[in-house]
Amino acid sequence: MKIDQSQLQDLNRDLLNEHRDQFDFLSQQLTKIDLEPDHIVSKIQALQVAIPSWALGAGGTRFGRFSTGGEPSCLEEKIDDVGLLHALTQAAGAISLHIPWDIPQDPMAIRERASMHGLAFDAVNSNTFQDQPNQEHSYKFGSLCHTDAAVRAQAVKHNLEVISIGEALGSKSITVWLADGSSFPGQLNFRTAYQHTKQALQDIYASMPDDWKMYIEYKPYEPNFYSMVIPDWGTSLSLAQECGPNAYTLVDLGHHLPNTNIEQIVAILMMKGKLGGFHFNDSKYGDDDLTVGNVKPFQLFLIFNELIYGMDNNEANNPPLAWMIDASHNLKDPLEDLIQSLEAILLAYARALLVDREALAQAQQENDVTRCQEILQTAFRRDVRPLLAEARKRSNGALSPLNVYRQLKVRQRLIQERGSNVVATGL
Ligand SMILES: [Mn+2]
Repeated sequence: MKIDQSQLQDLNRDLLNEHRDQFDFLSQQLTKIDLEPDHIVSKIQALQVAIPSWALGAGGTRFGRFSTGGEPSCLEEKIDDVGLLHALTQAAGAISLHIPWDIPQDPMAIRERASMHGLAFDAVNSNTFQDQPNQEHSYKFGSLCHTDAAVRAQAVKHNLEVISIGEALGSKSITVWLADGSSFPGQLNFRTAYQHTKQALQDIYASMPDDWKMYIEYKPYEPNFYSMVIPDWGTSLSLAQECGPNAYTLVDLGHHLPNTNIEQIVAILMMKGKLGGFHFNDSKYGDDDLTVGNVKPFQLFLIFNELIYGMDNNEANNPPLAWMIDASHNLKDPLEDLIQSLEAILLAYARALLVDREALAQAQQENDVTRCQEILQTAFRRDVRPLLAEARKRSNGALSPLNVYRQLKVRQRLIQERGSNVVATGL
């Protein structure tokens, strides 16, 4: 199904007067503190977040999986779902594919379908954390780090195939996340595992097109519970540095131990020009894959505060960042969940744009701790939702995406089209 533009505009009309009042009021307040509402709205319009192909179905846990019905059962339908999201929010202009879950049979046709929805292809993701049918060697004991050279070669070859699929779709980057590690002390030689991984990543990097980027993701534990070969940003950064200038660290918000200061990691990586991108999600305990911003919205704001500072003070030429949601859980309608996640990302971004950076720098210089906190919290506590609605209105999206989604009965229509028992490929 496609969102009917005239229906969407009719639903917008019902909310227009109230929106105008709210936006005008906020605009006046922002103008008083020397901010330009139009400038902020255009920045919000420009931020596009990639949707991962595996977030469109209900996610699984090891205890079970419950379909929401109407889930996409093929790549074409996944693209259509991201198209729906983009039509409503105008903030989801890209899709990120996971290979081999989403191998396109006809890349040209897939490209056309995506461009009909106004979507580009973001990073492609390789998968050496599962064995595929008919695969010669198993990844049970690792992939790029494996003790057996034949397994490592197979994993390198898979990554090169992923790159060539990405090339056919117009993607320009590959994200490598490794489940490699050990679950018991003594199982793995840490140094050998690192060296094997480094060599394999260098082999992949050497075969990557010149205009491509490699993103190296890290994670402290899970699925291995004693050690991960790439557990943290330091290891990821050192591997990226050993690969070359087009290799970067990728930060996934859920891939940290509790209470890690992620905003500090972001600041240092950008200072070094080595932050490649972001996987947004939220968590209470670990890699919970929950809706962005629902548990720790202040942390998300502080991260965006550093990202904006990094983009404004970019001596190390950190490239534009790849933004992607990486979440998949099993309770909510996945499309409603993604609408909420996009809203949370844009809210954090918009609030961080309001921070008075000159005043903050001065307060920091003077060690006026109270004032530093006030400056950040003044920005964080402002209700910027009218700015987001205005950005969507100007881009022909929905003033209230979630309301339109429900009023148009999108999920019910998808269930009618696709059935109630389909399960999307993915986690
Ligand atoms: Mn991730």
